[in-house]
Amino acid sequence: MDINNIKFRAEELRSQINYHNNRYYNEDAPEISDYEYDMLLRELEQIEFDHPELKTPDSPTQRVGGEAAAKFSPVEHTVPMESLHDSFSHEEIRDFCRKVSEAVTDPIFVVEPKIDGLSVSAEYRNGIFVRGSTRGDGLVGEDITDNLKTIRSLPMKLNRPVPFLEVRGEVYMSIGSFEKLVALQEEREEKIFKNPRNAAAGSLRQKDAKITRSRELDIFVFNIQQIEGEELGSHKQSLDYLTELGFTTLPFYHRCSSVDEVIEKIEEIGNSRGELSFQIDGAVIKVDSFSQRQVLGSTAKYPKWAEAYKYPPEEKETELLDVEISVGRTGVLTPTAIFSPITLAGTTVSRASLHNEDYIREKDIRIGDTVILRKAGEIIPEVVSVTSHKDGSVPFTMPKVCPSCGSPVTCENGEAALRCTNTDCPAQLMRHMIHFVSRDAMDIDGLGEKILDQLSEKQLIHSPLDLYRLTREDILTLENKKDKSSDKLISAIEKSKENDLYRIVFALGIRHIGQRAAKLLADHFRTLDAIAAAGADEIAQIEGFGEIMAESTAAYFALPESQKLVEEIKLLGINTKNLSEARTIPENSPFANKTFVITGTLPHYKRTEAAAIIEAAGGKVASSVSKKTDFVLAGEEAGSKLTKAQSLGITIIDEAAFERMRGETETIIS
Ligand code: 0OX
Repeated sequence: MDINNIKFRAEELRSQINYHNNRYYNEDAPEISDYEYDMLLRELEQIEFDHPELKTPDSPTQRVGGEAAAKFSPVEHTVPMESLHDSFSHEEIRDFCRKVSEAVTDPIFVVEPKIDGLSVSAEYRNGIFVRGSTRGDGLVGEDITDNLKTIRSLPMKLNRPVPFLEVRGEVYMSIGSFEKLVALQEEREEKIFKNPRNAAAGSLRQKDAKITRSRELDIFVFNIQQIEGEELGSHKQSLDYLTELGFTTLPFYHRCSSVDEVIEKIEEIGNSRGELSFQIDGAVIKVDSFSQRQVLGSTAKYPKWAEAYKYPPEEKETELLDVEISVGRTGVLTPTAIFSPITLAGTTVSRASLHNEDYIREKDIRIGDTVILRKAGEIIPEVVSVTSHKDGSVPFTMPKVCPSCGSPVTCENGEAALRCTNTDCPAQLMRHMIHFVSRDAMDIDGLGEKILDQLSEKQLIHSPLDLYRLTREDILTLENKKDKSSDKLISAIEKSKENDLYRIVFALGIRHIGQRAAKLLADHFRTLDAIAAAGADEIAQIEGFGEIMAESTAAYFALPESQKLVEEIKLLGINTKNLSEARTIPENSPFANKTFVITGTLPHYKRTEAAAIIEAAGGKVASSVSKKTDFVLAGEEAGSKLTKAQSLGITIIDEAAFERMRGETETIIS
């Protein structure tokens, strides 16, 4: 690769890593596995190592971990909460052990599980718990004292009144508790946590500690950060001491005197993953003796006396019992594999998407096969390969007719997907309904799949617009619906009529039109009538619109049934006008084309309100601070984003300055 391509790749990796950092640390909603994330980070580290001139001060390789969010008060860690350097091969572990053995004599190594949770600090004065904090970026974390108080396995009073003690541990959710929580979230049709780690993070970082209490969180304590009144010489001694004080320490660890033994124990822990009641994402290898740790010291980022070993994604064999075919909103038939349930990366798995017929053919997946299953990203299960076919099995073929309505299925020009040809197909209708009421579309609170199913079974709805014809008496016929809940649902449906235009455009489910495209259409044409009347060429003029999207929109509105639908929408009183005023933002608006990051609590605005003002005035709002940030709007208790902005020399403004900029914009516009 030439240097320009390498530079490009490094930039691409930085932007991907920053995006995934935000999904992981700030939104508790990762899209890729920790393993995949580690691989991205590692590739970037390698590029920066080979080409130090490409290193940038704001590179994600230069930070230790998650940024402290602004929701909680910051806590400065007197003793930094260091992170671990990751290894992915036995060679790297051998290298680590060799370096240690060169620096100190006859080291004893401890190999322990690496719990997949959240690292926290807990401080005690005279044996009483006084403060708890997250690790944050290792130097500044968040104050989560009240949340930690709800964890039963964390003692509030120690068995001895130690003058001062700060311990470090990992808060986690057991696999059993996670499965219970997911079942509850499914029943309540709430957002479902993807894995135990996210469930633990989402439960712990709650402003309302009552929510934390309602979740079953646990903690394993594994380190003494600071202590007064006791001298301890080794990891083993400190774990014994912590147990005596009343802490739950890691359930097992192994002391090893050779590197072969270290590798053997790493593998042993890896093989036991399926039997543990909690999720682990690796093993940690530490030097036992504290005096040897002191000799070894730390680099700028990691202790040299400890190393993490990350296991590759767990794979398991299971039997493929059946292939179920579901019909999506746009009529696409999706095959799903049904297995004998197995526990994989911490959760029970019994289904995995097989995507399409090509995927099945390439892997020659047949019913009755023994297959190897893996969680892509420790999140989404996938079939890796077939180990063996059952005697007498035959290749799987997709049905020729829709399993829901029996209409023929077709395969459109070159697509791998098969589609049902019947636009009134009940399965398509149900998926369409679910999309219509979803948060990003009409956002009708309290209307989930279960209620829609019942409404459809009782023949009360045949199309999304039928929702607006429901009466409270109709709702009262449903399971568990009483007066109050029926009124609530009716008023949620009614309220959705006032939604901004883009929501109904997105809710229509036009192919290739996502929420962003719907917003562009609404902003450009201002009314549903204008969108429906526009030709493909005119639509394609909108910046950000491709030809396929433009053609799909025009083709949709050209259908007589779509035109009827638009009329019906208007008759039902659903808003069909863009509610945000059409304004052309003059180039000299102080917000125009500027990127803002909002952090901390603003005295008079919610962060979402401030973001809407910035966007309406032509600016952009980003979630993390980088060199590209023009302004950081900082409120009270702003955390590490503010520190980072200061270090990068970015202009920091407070609410008063923001209001002055807003005033200036109003003057220019009016
Ligand atoms: C874990 C875990 C995390 C102590 C100093 C550097 C890292 N997730 O289970 N961290 C550590 O050690 C710290 N040990 C662990 N077992």
